[in-house]
Amino acid sequence: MIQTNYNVTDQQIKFFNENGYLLIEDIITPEEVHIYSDIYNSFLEGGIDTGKNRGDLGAGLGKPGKGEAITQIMWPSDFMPQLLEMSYHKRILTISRELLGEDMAFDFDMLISKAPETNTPTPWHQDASYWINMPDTRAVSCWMALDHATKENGCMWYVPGSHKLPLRPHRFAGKEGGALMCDCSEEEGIAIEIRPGSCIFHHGHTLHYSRGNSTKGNRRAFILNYRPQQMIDLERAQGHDHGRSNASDRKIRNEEIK
Ligand SMILES: O=C(O)CCC(=O)C(=O)O
Repeated sequence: MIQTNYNVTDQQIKFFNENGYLLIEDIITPEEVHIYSDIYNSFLEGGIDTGKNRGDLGAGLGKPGKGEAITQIMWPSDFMPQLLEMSYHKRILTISRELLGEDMAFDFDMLISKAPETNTPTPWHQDASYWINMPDTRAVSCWMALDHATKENGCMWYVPGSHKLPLRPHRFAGKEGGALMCDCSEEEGIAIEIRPGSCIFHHGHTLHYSRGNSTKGNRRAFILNYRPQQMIDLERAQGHDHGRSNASDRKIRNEEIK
């Protein structure tokens, strides 16, 4: 029986509300880390073919070289529906509801991997800049590490409290249609290094970023996103499905983009 009930404390909820992020250690067990790690590698190595849902978030950013600068695979659970029934998705749905309300529902999932020595930062951004405008702005992402995430290989950085401020203007960081960025720097943020199987929640408006991977190891992250079911329905009605039906077409943007 999968344990889905994860008791988030009032103090953790308060911390998330105030800071726009929350670290939860060991959200999956070491045994589960091995299982997810093997699944992740099947995606990365092409054993599970993800077609157009696989792209390079770092295109046009780092030094041009062989291979992807930042591998991004949208909707892994479409290619492996069992993932939806496994512990990570189950537990994070429960916690999302504890953090932001009982109407929170699964919106999409993705894998973001930085291969050894790819040295490509994920630019500073707020996730909401990728989305349509929604009357209800509650949204939470969960970023789970499958490798020890350190500053050197690209752990996440957050700007505490930034989810309470207006969206900053965003622009394309590299090529048109690729990653978005806004003005921000490490001086404003804090880095959170975590071990495999631990995760960090962040609000859809929280400023975040990661350095490039300058190490000889991988930096793999499995990311889940939740928002109110009504807002998911609104997104879908406007054709916004986070790359599910047309992975290469990422043209719908929040209007605050310059
Ligand atoms: O993994 C990364 O480097 C970036 C992740 C990210 O931007 C996100 O989860 O919203």
